[in-house]
Amino acid sequence: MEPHFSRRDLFKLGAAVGAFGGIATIPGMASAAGPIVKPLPPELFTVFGTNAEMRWPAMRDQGHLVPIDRFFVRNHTSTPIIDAQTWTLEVTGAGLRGGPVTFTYDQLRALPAHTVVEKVECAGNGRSYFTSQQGQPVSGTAWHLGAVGVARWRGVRLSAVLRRAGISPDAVDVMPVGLDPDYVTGGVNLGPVRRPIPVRKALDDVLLAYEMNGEPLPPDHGHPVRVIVPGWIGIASIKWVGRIEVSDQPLTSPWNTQFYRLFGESYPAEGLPFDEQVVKSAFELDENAALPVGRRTSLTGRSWSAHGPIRKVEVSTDAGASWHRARPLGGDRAWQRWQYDWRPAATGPAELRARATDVHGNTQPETTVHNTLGYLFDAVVRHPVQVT
Ligand SMILES: Nc1nc2c(c(=O)[nH]1)N[C@H]1C(S)=C(S)[C@@H](COP(=O)(O)O)O[C@H]1N2
Ligand SMILES: [Mo]
Repeated sequence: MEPHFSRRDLFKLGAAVGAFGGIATIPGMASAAGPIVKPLPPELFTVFGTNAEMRWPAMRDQGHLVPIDRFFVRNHTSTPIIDAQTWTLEVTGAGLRGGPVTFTYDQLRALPAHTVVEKVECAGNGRSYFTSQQGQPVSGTAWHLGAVGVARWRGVRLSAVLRRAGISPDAVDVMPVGLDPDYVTGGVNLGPVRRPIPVRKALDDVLLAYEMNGEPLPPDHGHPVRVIVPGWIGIASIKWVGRIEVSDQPLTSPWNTQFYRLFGESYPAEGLPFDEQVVKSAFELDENAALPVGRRTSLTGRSWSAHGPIRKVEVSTDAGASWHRARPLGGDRAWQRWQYDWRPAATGPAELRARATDVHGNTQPETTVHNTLGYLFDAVVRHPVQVT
């Protein structure tokens, strides 16, 4: 389902044909140099085709936010380079009282600004553990736990834009549409990346962001403007938004009919749709990291839930036999940082686990019910280390 070539192969391909997979020719847009524009040094990222996962050890000395230089990138095709000054946002559809309304970048920036600290997390984050921990086949990018990031986003509320565009009381769904190249898979052109949001959510806490961590939104994260949908799977947060369809009928796209549904033996044949993320935890440590025997090691990590702040984090250093409370290091509803000091007594392989519970009692199970596309892996992850 996703391309299985390396970034190097893509560069070769780019050099050979001079452009990447049908970059759209819209005004003010030039070809990107590769599927991802920013540098992807191996100490910060693991690259999977057009996607790059953050390596968790890269967060060990960082504060609450993930810096842009290590924030994961999930591209269905490639990062377009869009000029903010010629870019426009068109709001259109039968869910408006009048005709289409167009906003320029400067008009958006003149509206009241709103800032939030929110995470973006791919629905498939942790997918590889379905196979490595549960022995189950899944398709899609084999993410570990690094397809998540927290940033400070500044922009305008989608509700303010929709009201200015004259949203009608009959509006049902709102669908942001990306300006990146059409997504072609299995020989079928599925069109631009897009996914509907019900009006109730769209008018609640959705943001049209033009800044990330105090900087203009970088190309890979949606320059000049992206959607941020708090608590929802990453695909809802459409990057490089150029059009928003407001409909008086329910809308669908391949991203809520074909993908981002739970399929498999435990689910209905038509698949179970879902929008929200789950609870997860990660150590800020390499898998198979070497830890010194008899010396105190400070194990650090982060836990997060789509539904609210984390209430407690427990750590096991003996493969789940005993659990100990981790010390909270601060956090908010985006995620919680924590620490646990461990003095390994014996050399050899050991297995760390972390398990979080949010304020509503949502916690991480031993196993996640299998779904064929490998979404929403929330089980406790087994983190191997070597005590030397
Ligand atoms: N236009 C567009 N928006 C998109 C995507 C995309 O490929 N094209 N990928 C989505 C997915 S699947 C995720 S997980 C997030 C990733 O956001 P990031 O690359 O800024 O981390 O963007 C979403 N928005
Ligand atoms: Mo995603």
